[in-house]
Amino acid sequence: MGEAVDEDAAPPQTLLERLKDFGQEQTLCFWPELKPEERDILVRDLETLDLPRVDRIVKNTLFSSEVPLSQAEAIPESSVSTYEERTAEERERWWGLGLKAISEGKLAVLLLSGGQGTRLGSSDPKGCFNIGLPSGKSLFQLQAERILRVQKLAAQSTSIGTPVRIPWYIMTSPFTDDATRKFFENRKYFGLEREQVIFFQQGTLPCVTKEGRIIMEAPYQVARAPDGNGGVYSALKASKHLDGMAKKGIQFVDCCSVDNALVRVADPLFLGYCVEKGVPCAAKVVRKAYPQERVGVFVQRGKGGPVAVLEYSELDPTLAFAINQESGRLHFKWSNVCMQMFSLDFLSDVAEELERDSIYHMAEKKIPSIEGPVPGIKMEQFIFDAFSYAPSVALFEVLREEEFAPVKNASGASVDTPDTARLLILRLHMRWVVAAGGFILHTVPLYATGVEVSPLLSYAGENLEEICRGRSFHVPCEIPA
Ligand code: UD2
Repeated sequence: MGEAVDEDAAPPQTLLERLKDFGQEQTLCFWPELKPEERDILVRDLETLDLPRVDRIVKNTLFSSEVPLSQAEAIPESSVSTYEERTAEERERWWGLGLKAISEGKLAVLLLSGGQGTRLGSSDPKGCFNIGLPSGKSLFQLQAERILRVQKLAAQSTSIGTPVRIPWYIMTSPFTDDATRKFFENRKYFGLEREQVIFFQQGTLPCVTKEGRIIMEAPYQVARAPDGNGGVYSALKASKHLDGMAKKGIQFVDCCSVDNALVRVADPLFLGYCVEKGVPCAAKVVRKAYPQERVGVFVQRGKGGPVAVLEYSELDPTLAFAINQESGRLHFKWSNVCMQMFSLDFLSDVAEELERDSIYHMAEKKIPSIEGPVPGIKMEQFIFDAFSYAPSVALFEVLREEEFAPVKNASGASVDTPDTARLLILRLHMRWVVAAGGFILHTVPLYATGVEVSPLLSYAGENLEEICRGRSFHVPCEIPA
């Protein structure tokens, strides 16, 4: 409990001394002008700060001498399960293994949805965003319906058709929590059961100046930001959800971002591959499209060293543009697309190690402050920081046109907009319809339109023959469930 604030008193002595110990006494600089209730709010806000932890993170982030990944090596070809080498037999086997594991209740899905969609220009949580499909479905609804479809496929794969419920853990942040919960509540969880959707919040960290001093957003409020999607590890631990997953018999956690319109949530193929390989963590990768693409790239820390990801914001241009002389391709060509699978055991172990090392990434941003936006630093952990702690990381290539449609920038930007994502979905589903024997009638140019197939009907193009064969579809259109 905060100490009571007396009208004329100086700030509470213990708090003042603690702040001085960590060089953060500037957070009390407005104390004399504050009203009693504002002083109360400020004392409570400052007392929620774990100053020793913030200080350790600041020192490790801003003043760490370690030059991360200075010896970055390319991932050897042999370390990636490539799309072209995958046989039909392997796909079928992994698909079946995945559905079996899902029907046995071994899979949970984890959605990273705490980001502030600033680049998209929307104040709503990104998952609420409607990318303009004929159905008008939001990114959240597309993911929810893919989970429903996988549940149905898994139930059908068992002899007695037992219903399957995949728990969906959704990490929010203080910036997205309330609006996200309301969005799901108002849409009755898109047909999922209320109990299978579990919301939890990630942590936040104060924003600091380049010298590591906490920035004040208001005279009685610290400027804070979510602690990065890598905050999920400590958040899962703190919320006891890792224990909850263990009690449910969960063995694998499929973790993905909210802003990939083609994301294959709860992918039986990927899960079956992980089950067979018995790896603690795996990541889907796509071939990088061009050097400046805003994606992390997979590297090895030194020859034969652990797998790691260099984020695009930290990738030295010489590495981004490096070309492999033999193949003529990008030297660092395997992109991180924020689709990863973890064993529950690994998740439980890695949280401690990440907290102990407290390696954070610096994002230099304009921080809202009492003097208006000021240059400052957000300190974040990244979801893929965990890879360096894994004994091995399996890399599983998927095709960009089938599974990667980022929604990052507002319409009008050149890449990764709602329009580019919408077209990727319409074109992929139009290929599914044609492959299932359907005909496409179009008045607008075909490259600018297509068909939307409901995820409730088909997850990866299956189950469309009966509906499509011999039928004409006037695009753009939706084929509902
Ligand atoms: C992410 C990847 C990048 C590449 C790219 C592809 C990370 C760190 N980087 O870059 O390597 O795969 O996507 O599109 O994953 N989020 C939270 N809490 C936070 C911050 C983000 O939950 O504090 C979520 C966010 O809601 C989204 C995902 O993490 O679902 C990626 O977020 P981002 O926009 O920060 O990542 P981006 O596009 O910079």
